[in-house]
Amino acid sequence: MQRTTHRSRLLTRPALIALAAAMAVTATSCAKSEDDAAGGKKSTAAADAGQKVVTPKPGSKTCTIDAYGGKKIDLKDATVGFSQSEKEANPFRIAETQSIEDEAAERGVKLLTANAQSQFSKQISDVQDLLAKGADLLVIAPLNSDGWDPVLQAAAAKKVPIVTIDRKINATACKDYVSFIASDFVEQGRRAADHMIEATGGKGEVAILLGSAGNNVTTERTQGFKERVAEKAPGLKVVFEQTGDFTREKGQQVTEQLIQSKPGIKGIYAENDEMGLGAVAALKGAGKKAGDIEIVTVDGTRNAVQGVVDGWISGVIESNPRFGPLAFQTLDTFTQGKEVPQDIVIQDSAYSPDNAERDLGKAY
Ligand code: GZL
Repeated sequence: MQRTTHRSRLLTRPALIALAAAMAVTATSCAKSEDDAAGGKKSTAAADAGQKVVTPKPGSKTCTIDAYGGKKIDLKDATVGFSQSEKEANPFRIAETQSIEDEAAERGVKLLTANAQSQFSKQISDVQDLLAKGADLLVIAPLNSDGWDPVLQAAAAKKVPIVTIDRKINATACKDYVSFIASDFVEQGRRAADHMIEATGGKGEVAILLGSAGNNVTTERTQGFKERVAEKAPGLKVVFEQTGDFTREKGQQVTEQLIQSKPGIKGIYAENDEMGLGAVAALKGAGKKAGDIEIVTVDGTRNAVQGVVDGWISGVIESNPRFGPLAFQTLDTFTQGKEVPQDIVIQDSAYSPDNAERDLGKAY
């Protein structure tokens, strides 16, 4: 897909801080007006609305509408199309969609939504359908990292800017899409390893329930975990890796096989909570007790954090799904003709036996 030459520049640290502050000011003033509107007290929804300060990834370049191509519009007069990837059986997806819908409502922006039910071909046709219905801007939560060319070409032909959230698409920032907003998945893997090392004493055999194939999240969560184990606990050996496709059913099935084939397994790193909860079901079904095998998971869903409270799960690293405020703040700044970072980081928290009971209400 050809576009006129585009300018984007590496943000120096001072510039990054200034840009983040500028977007934070906008966001905070938005939050402030929200406080005022709610009589000085944040509404529950607003308090749960998630991170409002746009944090550029260190080294991120910027993008402007002049560089990208497209027309300045007032977000209030625009129609935003949101493409969700996976069926909303997974609380991560439910919370992610809810965050987008809440922020659109908060800002009075017209929103069209579509859910691909975990089928990539449907996600491609969903986005083309959103364009046909007149979306002026797109927010996409991609299922896969590759195969997006038809959508990129269709959006470019209509000069419809795209912001991607959560998983990365293999395309060019500030050319094929404006900005990519996501957690630091490698860091999530490192933090999961820290919890696993703590829980196992850094010795023994562990297994990885891999996420689905074809996306950067699985790759990066695995990379981070293995790096940190090698660096800090060479006595911890990864002896089993198999995908559970990010689903509870598959996580249970794989864990049932695992405990048959590796009866001495000491820890299970599940790359998302749904698979982790499937693993808990498998251990319960095999007559194991809470704590027999250390389970560390990623997402921060209510059921998984309850599992920490109950002793079945040793630690949960949050993967924050509340992209709404950041996605709309980025669209708002961009459509006003101002600079936005090409790479934006959403902050994640974590749950351990020390804080799970106290912070259970923050889980989604
Ligand atoms: C990560 C996201 C993953 C979640 C899973 O941000 O892409 O996809 O961790 C979901 O729960 O399936």
